Amino acid sequence: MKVYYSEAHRKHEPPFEIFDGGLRVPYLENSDRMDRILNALHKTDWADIIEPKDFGLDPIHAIHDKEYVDFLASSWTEWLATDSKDKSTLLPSTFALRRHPQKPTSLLGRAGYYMMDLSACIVEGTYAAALASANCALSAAEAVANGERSAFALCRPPGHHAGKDYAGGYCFINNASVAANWLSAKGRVALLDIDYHCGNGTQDIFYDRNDVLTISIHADPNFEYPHYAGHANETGSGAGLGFHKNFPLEKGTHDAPYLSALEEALELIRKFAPKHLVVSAGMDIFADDPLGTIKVTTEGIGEIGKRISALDLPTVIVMEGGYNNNALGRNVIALLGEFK
Ligand code: SP5
Ligand code: ZN
Repeated sequence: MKVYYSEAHRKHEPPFEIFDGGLRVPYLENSDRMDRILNALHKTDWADIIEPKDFGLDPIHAIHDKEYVDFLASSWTEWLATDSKDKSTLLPSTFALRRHPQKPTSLLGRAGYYMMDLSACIVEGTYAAALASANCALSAAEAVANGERSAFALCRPPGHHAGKDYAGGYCFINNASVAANWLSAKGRVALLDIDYHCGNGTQDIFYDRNDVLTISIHADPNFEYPHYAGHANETGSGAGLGFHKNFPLEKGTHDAPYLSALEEALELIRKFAPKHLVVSAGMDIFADDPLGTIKVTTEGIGEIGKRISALDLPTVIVMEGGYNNNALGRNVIALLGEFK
């Protein structure tokens, strides 16, 4: 299996994030995650690890607002020019509710306008890492469009919380959405998000489209991040009505009920009959994930892989979250092993 991976992520290593209550904790979305996955891939005899191709900004601007991408590009340099006392990471403390349309001009004003939380920390290498991550997803999409049965985009930073013009939840550019949109020029696309958290950015991006079916299986936003998207009654709008589906799950959901939600999702995909499938693969559904409350086992992740693979669609698998670094390698292998 072709695996697209870039070393550029290493320079995106924010020193901390802020948890609820104001607690400063070491950044959970760290580069050790990639090392664990790479180690596990190197031990297989089927993973072919390849540098992504540079697709330029056009496929990114097709999904993200240009001014937002410009903000990602210039904010670090602007941040260093401020008189802020701790410049280790750009993080605002005021957020736009966007009930008033005015976009601020100051750096911290724009940061609060373009960020939805305190874990989309920007450091010197963030923009380059985010671009390389999107190129991994695009390269995997191209491989699948050229006839590969599946390809894996080993993306870091992840992408599914990033919307047209906002960052959040460790995400800056929505890699899976950029890839799905690129593939949509060739026919209908289904995007299935199995990360523990609702893929709010992906939901927003495709909400009014009927050529890309988006489905997310995740912890119920009534108790879990991202709090403001992911309810069962959010099903798309305009032409996209009926082309988005959320499966909110309760705390403690284990393999069997998870797999029955997955079966419903797969049935929707079969009916939609897409040409390509994109999977936003987060491993934070794992029972021992520090951010998760869902109790899917490694065997369960293998079963998820098996059932998605049985759709028999050309499939792009895009790495999203997963923060139990010890288990990340074996969980990713459990999923990918069903596609090799
Ligand atoms: C890609 C991805 O998985 N992003 C997840 C971002 C989640 N941020 C959640 C922050 C809330 C922290 N609550 C901590 C509870 C620890 N038990
Ligand atoms: Zn997640």
